[in-house]
Amino acid sequence: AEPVRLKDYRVPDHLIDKVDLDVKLRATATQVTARLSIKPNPKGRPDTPLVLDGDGLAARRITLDGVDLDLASGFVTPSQLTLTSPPQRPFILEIETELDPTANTRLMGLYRTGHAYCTQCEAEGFRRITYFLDRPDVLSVYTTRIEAEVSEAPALLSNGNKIAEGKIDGTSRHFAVWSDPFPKPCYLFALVGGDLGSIHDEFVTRSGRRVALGIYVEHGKEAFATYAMDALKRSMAWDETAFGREYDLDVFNIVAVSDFNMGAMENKGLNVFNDKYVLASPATATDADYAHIEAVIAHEYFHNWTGNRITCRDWFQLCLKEGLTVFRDHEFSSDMRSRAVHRIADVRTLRAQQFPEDAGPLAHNVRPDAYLEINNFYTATIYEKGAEIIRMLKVLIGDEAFAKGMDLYFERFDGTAATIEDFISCFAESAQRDLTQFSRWYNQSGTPLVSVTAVYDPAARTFTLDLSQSSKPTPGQPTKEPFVIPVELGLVAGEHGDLKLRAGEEDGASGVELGRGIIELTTPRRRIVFRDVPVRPSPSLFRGFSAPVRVEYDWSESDLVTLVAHDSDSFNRWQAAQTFATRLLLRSVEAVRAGGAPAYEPNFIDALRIVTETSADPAFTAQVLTLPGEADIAREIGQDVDPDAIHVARKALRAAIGHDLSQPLLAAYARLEDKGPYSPDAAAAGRRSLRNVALDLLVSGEIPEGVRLAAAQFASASTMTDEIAALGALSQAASAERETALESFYQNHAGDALVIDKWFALQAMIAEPGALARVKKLTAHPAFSLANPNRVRSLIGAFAAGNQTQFNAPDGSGYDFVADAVLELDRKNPQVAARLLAAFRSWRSLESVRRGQAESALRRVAGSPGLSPDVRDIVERSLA
Ligand code: B3K
Ligand code: ZN
Repeated sequence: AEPVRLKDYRVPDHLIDKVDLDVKLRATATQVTARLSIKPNPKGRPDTPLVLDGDGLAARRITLDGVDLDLASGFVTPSQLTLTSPPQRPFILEIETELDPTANTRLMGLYRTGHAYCTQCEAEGFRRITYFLDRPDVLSVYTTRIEAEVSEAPALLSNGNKIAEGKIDGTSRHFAVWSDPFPKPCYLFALVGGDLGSIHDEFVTRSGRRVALGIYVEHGKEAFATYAMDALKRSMAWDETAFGREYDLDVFNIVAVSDFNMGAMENKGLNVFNDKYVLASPATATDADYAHIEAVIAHEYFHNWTGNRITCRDWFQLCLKEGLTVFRDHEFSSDMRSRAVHRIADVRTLRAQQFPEDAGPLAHNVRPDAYLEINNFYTATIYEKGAEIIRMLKVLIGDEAFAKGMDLYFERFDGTAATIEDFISCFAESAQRDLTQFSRWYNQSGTPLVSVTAVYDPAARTFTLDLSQSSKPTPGQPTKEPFVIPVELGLVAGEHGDLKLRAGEEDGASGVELGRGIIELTTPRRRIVFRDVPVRPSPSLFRGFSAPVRVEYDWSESDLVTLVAHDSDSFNRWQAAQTFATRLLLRSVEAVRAGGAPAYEPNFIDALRIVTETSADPAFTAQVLTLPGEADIAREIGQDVDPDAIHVARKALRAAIGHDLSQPLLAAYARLEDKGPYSPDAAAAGRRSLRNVALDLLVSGEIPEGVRLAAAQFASASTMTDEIAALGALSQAASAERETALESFYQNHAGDALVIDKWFALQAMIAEPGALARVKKLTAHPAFSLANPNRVRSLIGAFAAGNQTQFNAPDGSGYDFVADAVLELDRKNPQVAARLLAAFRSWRSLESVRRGQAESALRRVAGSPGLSPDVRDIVERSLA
C-alpha cells in the first residue's frame, strides 16, 4: 500500500451537506439507509469522479435522484463506490447497506457490546456503516432515525437533540429521531441502542441554556456513575470560566460500554466511553481510577470545542484537537487537584510513554508527514508531546497573549476544519511574534538534548551558563534544525533560596527574559553570564519541566541535596531527587553487570528523609519517594540494556530506602490513616498514596512490621486503593501468603470485570521467572477473553509493557508469547493487536542476546501471512 502524505492534500471535489440516516437495528442484519445530499465543491476540481469510501460493506440498493443504479455494473465494491461522471449540480444519493454488528470484532463501525449496539467511527469507521467521503474536512448536518425491538433496545440515542420518537404500529419495535444542527465530519457520528440503566442531571450554562445530562450504563451500575456525572458538571463549568466555552446543545449524553478499543470518544453530544473511565465506587476503583475518570470525562467534553466545533482538516492535523485537548484536560485536573503534583505525574507519563517512542523506530512528528494506517498515530507523541508544545507556547508568549490567541482561534475557526498553521497564526498575532521557528516542534521528531555547563568565578562574582541543544537522527530525519526551547530557571543559594537574576545584553540575556526567569534557547549554543552572584549557586533548570527535552548537567551531590531541600520550584525538588536516584541507579547497573554489588549512597537516603520528615504535602512526598521506573532507567542507559541488572539495582535501592527510613515511613503510615468516610479528593488521595508508598517500601526493606501491616491492610481495607496497594506489596516476593491473598482477592471480586483486570495486571507484572507461565495460564481463565480490549491490555499488555525482566527474558519466551498473542488477536481486532505490538518499540537498545531474540520474534510476525495493515505498519517500521 502507498502511504497517505500531507503534501498531497487537496480539498474535496464534492461536499455532502446533509446526511439522513435510517438505521434498523437487528443483531446480524442491520439495515442502514443513508440519504446523502451531495454537491460539487466550488473550491474543488470540476468534472471529477465521485469516489466514496467503504470498508467491508454490502450494498443492497443505490439510487441517484430516485433512479436505481445497477449494482451489477461494477461501480460498487465492498471498499468503494464510484460514480465516474456524477451530476455537476446538487443531487441525492441514497444507499442501502446491510451490516452484521454481531460479527464485528474489530469494534469499529457498528458493533454489539453487552446489552447494546454502539458505534465507533474515528478515525475511519463510518465507512463500515455506509459509503461516504470519510475525511474530516467534509462537514454535514445529520438526522438519524434509529429503529429497534423495544425489548432489546429501549434506549435509542444519537448526536444532537431528539426530535421524535414512538412505537411502530403493529410491531414490537420503536424508533427515535435525532437531529444534530452542527455540521460535523462523519468520524463524530454515533448511535447507541440498548437496554441500559441511566442517571440524569442538569447543567445550566452561564447564558441560561438548560442542558439535560444523561449517563447510560449497564443495569445495576447506575450508582457507579455518580462521580463521572459530578466530573462532567465540573468540566462544563470550568470550560466556561477558564476558556469562555459554553455547551451548545440541549442534551449531553454519555454511554459506558465494556468493549472499547480505547478510552473514550467525543462524538457530538453523545460521548461513548470505555466503562473503565465511567464506573467507580470506593470499594472497586482506586484513587488513580477516580483521577482518570475525571480527566477523561473532561477531555471528551472539552473536545466539543477543540475537535468538534473546530475540527481537523485532515488526519495529519490530529494533534490540533488531541494535543490541545490534552493540554486543556491537564489544566483542568491541575485546577481540581494539586498543580505541582499533577505536573509531576504528567511528566512521568510523558517520559514513560512518549520519550521511548521518540527514541525508537516508531518516532514520528507531532504532525506526521505520512501514514499507512492512521489508527497507529493515536500516540503519546500526538497527545502528550502535542500538549507539551502548547504548554511551551504559553510559557513563551505569556498567559495574556495565550488567552487572546485562544479567543481568536475560537472566533476565527469555529465551524471549520482547521490546520496547525491556522492555530499557530492566532498566537503569532496575539503575541505579535514570528512563530515559524517554534513550529519546528510539530515537524521534527525526537527528544532534544540540552547540555549545560557552568563556571562560577568567585572573584568576579559571575556565574556563566553555557547551554547547547542537539537532536539525534530519527527515522527519515538525519539532521535537525534548532528548536525554540524555553528554559525556565533559577539559581538557588542553599537555604537562602533563589538569587535575583542579573545580567545584561552584553552578558547574553535580556532583562525581559530574566524578569520572567525564562531564557529562550533558539540557537545551537547560548552563553549567559550572571552577575553579582555572591556564592556558587545550584542551578535549577527547566523549572516545571518548561520544555519536553532531556537535560544534561553535572550537578554535584550537594547541589542535588540543596535542590531537593530548597528549590522554590516543587517540580524541580522532585526532579533533583529523580536525578540523584537515576545517577545512583546507573552506577549500580554498571556494578551489577560487572558482578559487583549495587551502589549505596547515604546522602540520597538523607535527602529523602528530609522530605519525608518535613514536607507538608503527602502526595508530593509520595512522588519523591517513588524511584524512576525500570523502563525509565533503561531509556537513560540508551544502549546495550540489560533489564535484569536494572531490576536488581532498583530493587536494592528500594530495599535500602525502606530499611533506612523505616522509622519515618512507619510514622507516616500511622499518622495518615484514613478517618471518616471515603473521599476521592486530592488531599485524601494524597494521604493514601504516601501511606501506600510507605507500605511498599517497608515491605521492600523486609521490615517485619511492614509485612505485618501489609497483611493487615489487605485483610481490612475498605477501599480498592488500599486493598490493591496491600496486595501489590504482598506480591513483591514469592510466598504462600501471596498466593492465598491473590486467591482471596479473586473470590471477593469475581464478576466485577474491571476489578479482575487489576488482578490480571498485578500478576502479569510480577518480576519473577514464573510470571510468563502464570500469564499463559491466566489466558485460559474464564474471566479472560481475547475479544475484550480491557482484558487484553490488563493481562498481555501489562506483561509486555510493565514486566521488563520477564517480557525481555533472554531466552525470548516473553517476546514469543506476545508475538503469538498479536498474531491471534490480529484476526479479530487489528487496532488492539497493533497497539500491543508497539511494546517492542525499544528493542534496538537491548543488549545483543535479547536484541537478537526480539528481532526474530518481530521477523516472525512480519513473515506471517494475512497481517492487517495496522500490524504490518508497526512491524515494518519497528524493523526498518
Ligand atoms: N478521539 C478519540 C480517539 C479515537 C481513536 C481512534 N483510533 C478519543 C480522544 O482522544 O478523545
Ligand atoms: Zn482526545
